[in-house]
Amino acid sequence: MAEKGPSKIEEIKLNSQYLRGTIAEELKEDKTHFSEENQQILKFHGIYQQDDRDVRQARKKEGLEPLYQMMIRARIPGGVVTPEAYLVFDGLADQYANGSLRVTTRQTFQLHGVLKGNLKATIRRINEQLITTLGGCGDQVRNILLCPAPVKDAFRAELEEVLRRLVDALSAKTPAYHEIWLDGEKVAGGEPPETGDTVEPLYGKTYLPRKFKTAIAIEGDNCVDVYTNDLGWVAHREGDRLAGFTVLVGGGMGRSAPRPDTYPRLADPIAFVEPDRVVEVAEAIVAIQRDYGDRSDRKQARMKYLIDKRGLDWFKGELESRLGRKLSPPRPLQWGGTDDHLGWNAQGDGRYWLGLFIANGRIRDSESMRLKTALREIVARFRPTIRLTTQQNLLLSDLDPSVRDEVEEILKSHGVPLPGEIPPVVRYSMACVALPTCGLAVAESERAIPGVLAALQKELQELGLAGEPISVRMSGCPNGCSRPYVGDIGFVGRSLGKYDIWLGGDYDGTRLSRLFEELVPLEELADRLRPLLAAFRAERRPGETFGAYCTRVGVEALRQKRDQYAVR
Ligand code: SRM
Ligand code: SF4
Repeated sequence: MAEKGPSKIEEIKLNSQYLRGTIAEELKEDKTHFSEENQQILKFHGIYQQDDRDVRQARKKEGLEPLYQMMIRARIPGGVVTPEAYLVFDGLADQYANGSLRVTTRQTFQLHGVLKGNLKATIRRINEQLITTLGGCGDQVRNILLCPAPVKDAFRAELEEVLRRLVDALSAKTPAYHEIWLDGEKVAGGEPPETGDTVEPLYGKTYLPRKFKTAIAIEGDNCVDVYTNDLGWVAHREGDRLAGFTVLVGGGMGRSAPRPDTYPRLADPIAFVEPDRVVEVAEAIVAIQRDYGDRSDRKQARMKYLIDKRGLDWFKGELESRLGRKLSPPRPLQWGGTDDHLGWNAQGDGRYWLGLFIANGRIRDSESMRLKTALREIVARFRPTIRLTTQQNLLLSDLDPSVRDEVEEILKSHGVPLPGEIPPVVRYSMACVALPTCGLAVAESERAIPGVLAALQKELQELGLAGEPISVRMSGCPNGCSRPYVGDIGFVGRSLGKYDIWLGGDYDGTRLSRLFEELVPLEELADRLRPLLAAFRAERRPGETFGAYCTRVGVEALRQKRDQYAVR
């Protein structure tokens, strides 16, 4: 069979002159939206063109075009945001976006609802805070995750230095971003170089075949879900120093329901690497995916498929040949006790951080809870550095112990609960954005999960299991942006109002779930789980979590238990 040629997006990238496209020209046009080609290129700049899906049909009936709007995703390595930058994002949310700020599952902020005419002003203001949106999305290395706990010690300082070096080495270098959004001037670099690629030495003109995700975890605490990344680093500590990293390759969650050749996969350990070798190893791994990743079929283009097609041994051999040396074997990894870093915690320098639960990462004011205002007041008054977590939560760090009561009082007076007041099933939950902004959503997620959690909480209470740390993750389609295939319970949208139930992962993120039931109506999700929770209560081993129980028993047996424990 003849080989398929490169996909259309490869062509768009190639012709874009290092991500320029004709974005600058289209920004000047009096239209509400961008051309298809520029929409693809804009993703590399951290911008998605969307439309408000709540009003799509009604507008169509009235003969109106969709209500076009942009989502902007910043790139915030390790999720660290200065108080000044936080206040800028807070203001931008009101001035140009839909009045809310969204903490994502990858430690950054998204703004939704920005009109085309306000894009430039918004991006400029973000950049003034030394935060870029380049690399927020697109076929390149995305925001690099790091455990956000602001512990002040030598080990963390070393980790943060490694993060900085990785970000420098793996970020796109094109001057197009600066040129389009900041200067307005064409900077040298659009012309094809004579030899090699002097503009994008790592990426070249066509960047990577697909998105590429990287995370740094600390051994013992997998709060970043390191196994779900294309490239993961697990830091090993020796005394108070960083000994090095176990490198993991080939993780990813994304599936496409009609394509059985797409699946979630956990990354495999491949080597142990010393801290001063991290950058060369990272660059070599990214280059392997750049050179061998599938550029004809985007549904097969993630590095996980390359590794499965060619084998881990091939991948390791290729890596060693690029590095010109043998790699040390990976160290055995130990997990247990994943920390969400919420509540009051000592930093080790006399100061404290307060980790706050943010339901689905959405920072906004509602009638019952004025979360956005409360955070703004705390940040303006006490100037904490903000750290975003990969569970869509937020840590207020560098707080003097003397302000503890005042901070709590502000939260209380705005109706914001402290983590201890939140039921575990809510605290450990996540939902992706889905409707009305996500163009790929086939079902609700962020807007639907509160009802599902309330129903589940009721069942758990009745069964005496309300204290169990069960992680529920909901996604509005099989792409799995809330990483539903590694939680205890995953609800994955299949069509409007219907979800697949996945079971068997855990809060440590070290196991994949299995598909338990398909196309369950939203309002029946909690009900369907009730017999399984009853079985868990009756049959669990000491200390066993719900996900571990489901994995031990197996999906087939769980289906039988559904009937066995069905009677209330
Ligand atoms: Fe995601 C696409 C939102 C984390 C897998 N994701 C999208 C888009 C941009 C839809 C689109 O392409 O048009 C969504 C925008 C919705 C909106 O309106 O904001 C979107 N993804 C998100 C966020 C905001 C979910 C959230 O609620 O926090 C997360 C942003 C992370 C960030 O800051 O970069 C987000 N997405 C993830 C994760 C989780 C992770 O990386 O830890 C995954 C699973 C891991 C993985 O990549 O395999 C994920 N998103 C996808 C996929 C499937 C990729 C695949 O390999 O098949 C898509 C679709 C695609 O790329 O074609 C997607
Ligand atoms: Fe959109 Fe699907 Fe991702 Fe949810 S999981 S944000 S519906 S792409």
